[in-house]
Amino acid sequence: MNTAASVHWHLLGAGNMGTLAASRLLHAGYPVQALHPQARPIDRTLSRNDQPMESLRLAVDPDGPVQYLLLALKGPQTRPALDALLPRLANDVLILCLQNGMGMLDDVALPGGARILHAITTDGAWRDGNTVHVVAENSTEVGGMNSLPDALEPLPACWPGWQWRADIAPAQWRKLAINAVINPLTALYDCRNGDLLDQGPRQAHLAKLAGEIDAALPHWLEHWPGNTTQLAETVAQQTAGNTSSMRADWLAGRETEIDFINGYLVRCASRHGIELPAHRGVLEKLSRRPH
Ligand code: KPL
Repeated sequence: MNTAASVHWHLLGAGNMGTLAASRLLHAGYPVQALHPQARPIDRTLSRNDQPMESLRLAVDPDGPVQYLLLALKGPQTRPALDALLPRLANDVLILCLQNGMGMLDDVALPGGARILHAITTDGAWRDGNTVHVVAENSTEVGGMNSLPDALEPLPACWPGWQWRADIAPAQWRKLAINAVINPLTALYDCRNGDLLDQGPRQAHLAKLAGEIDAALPHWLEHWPGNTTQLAETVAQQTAGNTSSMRADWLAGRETEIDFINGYLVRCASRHGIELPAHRGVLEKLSRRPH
């Protein structure tokens, strides 16, 4: 049996979610190092209710082998970063993916014995320089293997709202459905999440995207509840004041994650002979760089 101290984690992506997850790994007793293009250690402060609660310093490991990888990069950055890391990955590397979207690993030539776990979270955090403000610690569904690997046994006790799901696909698709509706619309209409509930054209657009999802998903996912409008409206309400991650990327002129959200959905549907014109529409508009 592994003890936490002998299980070395590497973090790829020290953004909001990556930093919060790294802090939970450290609390569980694991050593954590960062993988970063620069050699300087990564310093972060975690703040809750505007109170600095915890300081993290992650040393950067420039060349050691990688056996346990916490992957918290944005979709577009994933493939180039992993391609560069391939020579360092152990054959049976365990990758815990904490990302928005789906399909980021599809074109990466991972080692033959690689094991992949997905973490789907409703936690919320935003970053201001090196300070990560944790605004919600809700729940995280983790899974994608038959059982929790022994090496991860100490983790659930240190991860608020941890829920194990051997079959993680329903949680991944639920999250993708919500993001495929809220994120592109908030970028297109340049509004906060709650402003989509306008009883007018934005909400109608929301219902159109949601309806296409509900018509398509049952073709490849059993037991899809077909309630995407309700799911998206509830999350838009609960996060009314938020700027979605896609709107933030779009406004900042960064590449958005749309290809791994609506793009992934459109590609899955077309493999089943289904066209999703409303999703194709937002994909075309937002695939162009804003500036
Ligand atoms: O996940 C989100 C995102 O912005 O990426 C939502 C749930 C839409 C919250 O803003």
